[in-house]
Amino acid sequence: MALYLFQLARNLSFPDLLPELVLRSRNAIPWLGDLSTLDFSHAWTDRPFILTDPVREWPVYREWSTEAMLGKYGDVSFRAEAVDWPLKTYVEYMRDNQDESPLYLFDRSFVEKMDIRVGRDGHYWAPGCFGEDLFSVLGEQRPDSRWLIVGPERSGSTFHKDPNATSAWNAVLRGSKYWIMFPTSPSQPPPPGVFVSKDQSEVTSPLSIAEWLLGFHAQARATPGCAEGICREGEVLHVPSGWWHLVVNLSPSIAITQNFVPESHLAKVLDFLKTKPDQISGFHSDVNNAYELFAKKMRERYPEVLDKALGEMEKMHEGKKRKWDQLVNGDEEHVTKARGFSFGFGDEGDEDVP
Ligand SMILES: O=C(O)CCC(=O)C(=O)O
Ligand SMILES: [Fe+2]
Repeated sequence: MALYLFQLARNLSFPDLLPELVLRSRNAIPWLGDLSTLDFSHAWTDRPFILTDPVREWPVYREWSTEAMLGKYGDVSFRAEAVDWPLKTYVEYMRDNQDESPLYLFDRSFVEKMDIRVGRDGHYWAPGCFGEDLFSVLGEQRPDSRWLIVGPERSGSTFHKDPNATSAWNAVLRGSKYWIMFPTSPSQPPPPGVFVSKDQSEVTSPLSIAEWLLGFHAQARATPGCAEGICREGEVLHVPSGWWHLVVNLSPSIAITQNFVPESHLAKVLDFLKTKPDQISGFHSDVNNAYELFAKKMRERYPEVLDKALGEMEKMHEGKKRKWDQLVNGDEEHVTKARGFSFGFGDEGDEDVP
């Protein structure tokens, strides 16, 4: 079975078939040159998009290739799923493997290991449009936020949402990545082939990427809300908070990703930290109340921004309560069809009462 699927996956011929599919798709993720901070915060924080310009200015975009990295960092160990391997061992594997789901290098300490400077005058920097990342008020106590990602063709990430309700950008330095994404909405189940527990804490996506593409891709592409696109060398893709995404490398790739909290999603992130403490991830174990810590640091640095977000959170919960009362009082109009009742957060905060 696995071999058959693997052959089929190979026969899908990623570089040829998928771009064509995407070009013809009404789901295409918009391609923009660049965005201003204002445009991003006013119009784009909840939409995926690809920027073609900012990454091309980075020194790491000019300098990094597998060869160049091997020369400099061949003996440095990086995390690839459950193992730590010297880069030269991983690259050897990457060049040789025939695996259906290849081992993926995903390292959160690459900046320290490679002695990289992050920032405008450094080796790379966050594209300006994303504005200030509010988790930076946490300093050393912020959760994991950046990863180096390296993998061969067919490697990638199965469906997930990014941690702690953060948004992310993912910059491709070499190779290209196919993305398929879905917003979270009260009226929509998770993407086809993905199963989520009632409190959303468990996501089961039992299929490999190749199996999922073979079994569910066509259905997923016809599902309302589906967004898909190819992020090519030198481009960066925006993953809005709460969006499901599956990613597959169409050719051997090197990428950097960073998660962040834009001001317009502060309420969402605070609400996540407050109401889903069991689902928080990436904080050091000495942080035992991430919500209180983040609120305290925000109070010190940006009291007005915090107050605005706390007000939004209150409104979100009032909305929930009002709709709950309507439901309990038998207001039929507010009971949605087959999937039950929507709390009406108006975004991925929505939950369904079964
Ligand atoms: O490049 C990829 O495989 C996607 C990475 C991703 O989705 C993530 O870091 O959350
Ligand atoms: Fe992700």
